[in-house]
Amino acid sequence: MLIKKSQDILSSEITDQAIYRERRKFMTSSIGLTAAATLLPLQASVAGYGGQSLKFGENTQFNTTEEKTSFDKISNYNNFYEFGTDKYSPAKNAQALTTDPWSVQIDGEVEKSKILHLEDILKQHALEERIYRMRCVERWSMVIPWIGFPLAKLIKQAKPTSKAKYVQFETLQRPGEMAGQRRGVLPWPYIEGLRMDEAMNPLTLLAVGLYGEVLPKQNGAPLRLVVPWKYGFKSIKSIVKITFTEHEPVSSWTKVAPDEYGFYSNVNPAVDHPRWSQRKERRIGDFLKRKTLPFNGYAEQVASLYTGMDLKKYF
Ligand SMILES: Nc1nc2c(c(=O)[nH]1)N[C@H]1C(S)=C(S)[C@@H](COP(=O)(O)O)O[C@H]1N2
Ligand SMILES: [Mo]
Repeated sequence: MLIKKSQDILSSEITDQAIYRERRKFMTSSIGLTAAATLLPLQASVAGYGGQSLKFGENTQFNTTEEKTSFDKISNYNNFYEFGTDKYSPAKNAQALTTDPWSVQIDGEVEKSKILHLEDILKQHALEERIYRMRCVERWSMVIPWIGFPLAKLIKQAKPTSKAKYVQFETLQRPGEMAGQRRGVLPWPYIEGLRMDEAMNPLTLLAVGLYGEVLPKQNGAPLRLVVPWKYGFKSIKSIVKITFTEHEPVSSWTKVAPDEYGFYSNVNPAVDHPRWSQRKERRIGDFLKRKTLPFNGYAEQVASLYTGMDLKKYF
């Protein structure tokens, strides 16, 4: 994510280590070098990362069969501004976050406001694995095996009133543990939102893990949103509050740059970001770019949510 006016936020496109490593790999293989010494070490994707493992079921209905991004890359190349604005700081700084105990406040247009403890949420919802493509507005993408449950299940339990048209999400605000919140790079707490039908779509997940284990803190522990057809910034991390609203929520990114980050934020290769094209993306781990697909490849499941809407206007 880039902000126009801020000088301390650098483009990941220029000096990205992961790309550098892959380029080295590409170059050495394409010119036929076999000497191991010329290759930079590439960490392998292995199971069992030392995290707490989770019990989960299969639901292959929505899984992509594309190659998964390694755990190493998923957990070391992050956007989480509460822990720094570059891609490598969250893996380090997020370790300061206390994720237990954790609770989520449910309020706004609901029959009854309440506070849910994470243990209770986990007891009530069976977990499943969902292997999703994820794409950042900065034109990189990953394939991530999330563990979670459909947001729709929690919404049904929350019993929203007939006035509830949108769902607003809020991240924890705890500057003592979140080093990035001591700087005003974004309006804190981080806010995001979905329209009710987007929130109820079976693709929309609340994730508590990845690769079979509890979420690494840098990936939004202990509970984060996953909306695979939208740009990554919609998938808000470390959620502490879910508010049902009558009016469209204003996200933190929209507050900072309304012309760059609209409410819908659907992955749309036909709508350029004001400062760069969205036609292509780089899958982390690949050297060559690939074409970006409308709705990030999930058009079949979600295009109907936007029938009749001009997606250039409602970007
Ligand atoms: N609270 C919070 N959530 C956030 C962000 C953030 O800075 N703060 N960054 C977003 C952006 S821009 C992206 S691309 C994804 C990255 O998720 P990942 O690091 O798990 O891949 O998280 C999103 N959720
Ligand atoms: Mo992003």
